[in-house]
Amino acid sequence: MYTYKNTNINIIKGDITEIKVDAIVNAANNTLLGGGGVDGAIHEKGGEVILEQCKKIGGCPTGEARITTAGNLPSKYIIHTVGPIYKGIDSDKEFLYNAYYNSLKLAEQYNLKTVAFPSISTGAYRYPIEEAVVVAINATLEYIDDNNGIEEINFILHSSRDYDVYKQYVESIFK
Ligand code: AR6
Repeated sequence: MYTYKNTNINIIKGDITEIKVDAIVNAANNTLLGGGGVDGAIHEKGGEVILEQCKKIGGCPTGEARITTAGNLPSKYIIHTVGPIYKGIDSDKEFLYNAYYNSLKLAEQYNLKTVAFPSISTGAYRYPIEEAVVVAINATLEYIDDNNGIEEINFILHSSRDYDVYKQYVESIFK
């Protein structure tokens, strides 16, 4: 565990659908109507109630975030955000940064204290994990600089390789 200005940051290898926090973040697409990867797992295990709320929301622009309840999942809420499809251009970074920052902002607006993120955009959207981790941690630390209501931020990495990349980068930041 790392601590930055009273916020605890954890790097965890696991399945985000099994994590019990106030809100887990979903790496969704612009339709919010489900898909594969972490999005597919969240909808499948969380049940229809999530999709019903997503339909009413009616979509989400890249870099923004929307909230629903979490259905059958152990967490209370799902924050659905949309990362960029990686193109290797400057705006990739900005959209990914916004996805993390706006997810935290929405959590705080709902007075949520504990949040868990998957590695947004690094699966189907092909953002290289070594680049994505820098943006994810930068957005998180800048969010904490600007606001102080979130107590715990967890990064849940599904593969050992992604976990190792995160661990190594975060160690280097906090050493
Ligand atoms: N828990 C934690 N992380 C997971 C899980 C899980 N259960 N399952 C996969 N991951 P992706 P994206 C990791 O493709 O790149 C969907 O179809 C996975 O190993 O889920 O943002 C959406 O509908 C990877 O590191 O999301 C969109 O169309 C990371 O989650 C599109 O994919 C993100 O991979 C979004 O693509």
